[in-house]
Amino acid sequence: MLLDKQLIANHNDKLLAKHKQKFAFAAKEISNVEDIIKKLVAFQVAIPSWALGTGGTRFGRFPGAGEPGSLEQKIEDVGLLHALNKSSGAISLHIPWDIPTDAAAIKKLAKKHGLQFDAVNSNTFQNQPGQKESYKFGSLQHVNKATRKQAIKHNIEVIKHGVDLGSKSLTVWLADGSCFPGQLNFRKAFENTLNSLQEIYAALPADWKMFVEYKAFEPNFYSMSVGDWGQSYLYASKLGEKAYTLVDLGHHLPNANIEQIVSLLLMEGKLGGFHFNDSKYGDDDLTVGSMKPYQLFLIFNELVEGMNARKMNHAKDLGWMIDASHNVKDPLEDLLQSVEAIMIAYAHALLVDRKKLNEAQQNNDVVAAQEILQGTFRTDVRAVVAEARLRSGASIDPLGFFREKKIREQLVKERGANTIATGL
Ligand code: LRH
Ligand code: MN
Repeated sequence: MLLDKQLIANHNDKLLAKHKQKFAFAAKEISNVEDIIKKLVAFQVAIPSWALGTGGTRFGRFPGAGEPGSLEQKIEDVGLLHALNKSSGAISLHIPWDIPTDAAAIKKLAKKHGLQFDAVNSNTFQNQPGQKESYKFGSLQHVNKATRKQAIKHNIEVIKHGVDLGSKSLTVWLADGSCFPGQLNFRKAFENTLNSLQEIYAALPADWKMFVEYKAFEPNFYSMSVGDWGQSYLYASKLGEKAYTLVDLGHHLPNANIEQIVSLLLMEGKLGGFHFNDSKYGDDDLTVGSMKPYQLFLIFNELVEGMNARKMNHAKDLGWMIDASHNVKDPLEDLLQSVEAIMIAYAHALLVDRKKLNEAQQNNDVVAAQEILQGTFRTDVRAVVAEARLRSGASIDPLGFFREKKIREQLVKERGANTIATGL
């Protein structure tokens, strides 16, 4: 479905007066509002190809209707999100869930929807039909050389798919680890994983990046071979300058200080990107900002501070991706909410008075420092984010438009009720 721009403009017309009033009120309080809007317009979040259908758990999955049944339909769905918020200008593919059989045609279709291809993701956490070596006891860490070779070969194939599509990065998340003490020699597992990653690294085109994604537990429940930011940093540092760490917000132990981890990885120049989501307990993959919006703001606060300190281009120098799974919500509504939460957190971080915050920190004025951050977080920037969308030719109220125009119902009419999307 290609959304007609006029439909969005007509819908905006009805909301314009109220929006302009809200924006004028917000803008009065924000001295750098134009700079913030410029940065919001440039900021694009990649949508995961594996999160356009209904997700599930081991206890069950309750598929929704009108889900994308092919890569082409997934690109159309991301195109729809991008038409509504002009902030979802890229799709991140997971191989083999979304193998582009005709890369040129897929690239052309993506271009028609104004989309680029962000990081491609390998998958050595599931056995594929007819696969010779099993990944039951891991892939790149495996004690068996043939299994490691098979996993390395897969990652190099994924890079090739990415090159065909114009992607510039490979994300490696490994389910590798152990479930019981004694099951694994940690040192040998690390060395096998590092040597395997080095072979994959050697196959990277010169202008590519490799993101090493860490995770504290699941599907292994005693050790993970890339279990935390320190291990990921160790791999990325030993691999070389094209290797970076990837921070999935749901991959930390309870109460981890993710904003401090982000600040230090950024300081080291080894922060590659994010998988945004939210969680209350484990890797719940919930809507971004739905559980811990203040933590999301604190993370973006460290990002803006650290990126400015390194004179980085906010929109281009890090990988901004969502990684979520929708068990009870409409996937497209959930993703619209997630992108909105990310844009609000970024706008808040751009709003922080860094001069005043630095003064408070230099004077150990703890109360003033907290008042600056919480005062910013309690400032309603939704009209500023909506104004950025309006100026980008998008919808003032994407979710309102999606519901009012019964987009899901239209997709069901087009695709039928029983199409199943590949993914988690
Ligand atoms: C692992 C993970 C990883 C993906 C998968 C879909 O939990 O976050 O990023 O490969 O989810
Ligand atoms: Mn992830």
